[in-house]
Amino acid sequence: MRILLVEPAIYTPAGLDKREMRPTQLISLTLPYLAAMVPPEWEVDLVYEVCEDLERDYDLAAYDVVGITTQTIQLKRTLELARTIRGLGPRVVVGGPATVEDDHSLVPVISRFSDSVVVGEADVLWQRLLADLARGELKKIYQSHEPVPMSDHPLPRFDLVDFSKIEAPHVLPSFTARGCPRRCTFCSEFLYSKWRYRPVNDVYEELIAYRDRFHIPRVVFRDDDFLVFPKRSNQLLGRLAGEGIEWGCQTDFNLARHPDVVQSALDGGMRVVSFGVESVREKNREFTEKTFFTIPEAEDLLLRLHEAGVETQVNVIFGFDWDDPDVFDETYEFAMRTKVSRLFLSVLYPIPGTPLYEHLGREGRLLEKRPQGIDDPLAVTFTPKLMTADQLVEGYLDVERRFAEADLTNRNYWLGKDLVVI
Ligand code: B12
Ligand code: SF4
Repeated sequence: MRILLVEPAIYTPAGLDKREMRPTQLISLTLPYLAAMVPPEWEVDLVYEVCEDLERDYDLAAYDVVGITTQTIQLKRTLELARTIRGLGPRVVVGGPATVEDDHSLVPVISRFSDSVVVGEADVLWQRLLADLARGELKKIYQSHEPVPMSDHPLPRFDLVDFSKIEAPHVLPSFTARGCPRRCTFCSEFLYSKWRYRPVNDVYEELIAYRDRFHIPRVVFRDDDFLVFPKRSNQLLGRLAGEGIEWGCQTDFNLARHPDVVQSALDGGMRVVSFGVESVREKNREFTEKTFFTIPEAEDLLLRLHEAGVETQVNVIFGFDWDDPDVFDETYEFAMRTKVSRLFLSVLYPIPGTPLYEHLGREGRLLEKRPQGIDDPLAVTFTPKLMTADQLVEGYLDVERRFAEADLTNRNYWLGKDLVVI
């Protein structure tokens, strides 16, 4: 049997995007991880459409099955590819976060264009599906309501990645936990998986294999909140000290209250960290239930990490109910004071199923749902409280421009200013 696993490109309002949405030095975990569970007698190829021409360079008709991973933002391209590829003969199986979004509302759509849809986490189902396929008994939908086991995961098949098509320096993704124990009111993460950890030793062995077998001692942890549990963080980071592995992660400012974890992280190879500050205004953070740190604590931690040479990133969302037009200046000043290396901004987007969405719905302030498959990061889909939608977008663009033009010469960048790894 021959199988092709595909991560599609993204349609933007300007057309099919290649090599723009994310730096090509980075590859995502999904395909190498799924490939590792394919029976050894099968032939497997992987394609990242952001850096390869799938339709030109691959003989698609030669595969028995093509598996496509899809986030909602990739759905338009996924459906287009599924239709084309099925017309050429192979069976098409689709999985990924889009199958979960909005109470599985997209599954019937995906199902019309594919032979089989795997809903949600696939680790166990994927192996079952491949066995069914080999017997000629492929089912239309595979869905499990049980969280998959977190131990003894296979080593992702990075040996199948053609790194010559991906610019160096290379960074490999790993994850040590799925889901998130927090319940920030704007975030949909709870829809995707329950919070649970992989055994520390499994993670350690994986990272050593990245270093020794793939010769890449640089890792980005894809956990939603990597350092959220201090005791476990110390256990894992203690194992990494002295191993020569450098890494980045995203986590939360709870870290400010655990200086021992900060020290373990620095000793264990932390080079870049991304924090969700979400808002510099305490009232907004009360609404989001992110009250486990104060802005002065966040500032102290950011400066401590800056001094230690770590690249720091903060993520801010504009449009919460306590944001008025002054919030833009306050945010810019926060970023300058704390010497952050990168400032990632977004306009609040209410995701169906979240407490934020329900809050805005109750107040009659929801304007529209996100158009399927197209993500306009500047679309204001709700009525802001203390400013107009235009002020919100203009303020966002103004902070973005000012930060881009600011003198950032004393900032830290792990792999250079052009490589964003988180
Ligand atoms: C790392 C990450 C990124 C990275 C890299 C992208 C990547 N795909 O790795 C970066 C920073 C670039 C990124 C960007 C974005 N991301 Co992102 N990201 C993640 C994150 C934290 C981890 C993804 C990961 O590696 N998971 C581990 C792998 C193994 O899991 P998985 O891909 O889900 O695959 C499992 C199942 O879904 C299934 N499966 C997946 N594909 C397939 C295919 C087949 C055939 C089968 C059978 C099964 C299957 O099997 C796997 C094993 O169980 C997730 C949150 C999360 N915890 O999952 C968000 C998440 C995927 N991102 C999300 C979003 C919204 C985005 C952005 C659109 C944000 C933005 N507005 O810019 C962009 C899109 C950019 C793009 N696609 O190029 C959403 C997607 C929601 C949705 N419904 O689509 C998530 C779920 C976060 C969230 N809770 O909102 N992201
Ligand atoms: S915003 Fe981050 S910390 Fe909050 S629930 Fe989502 S993933 Fe977890």
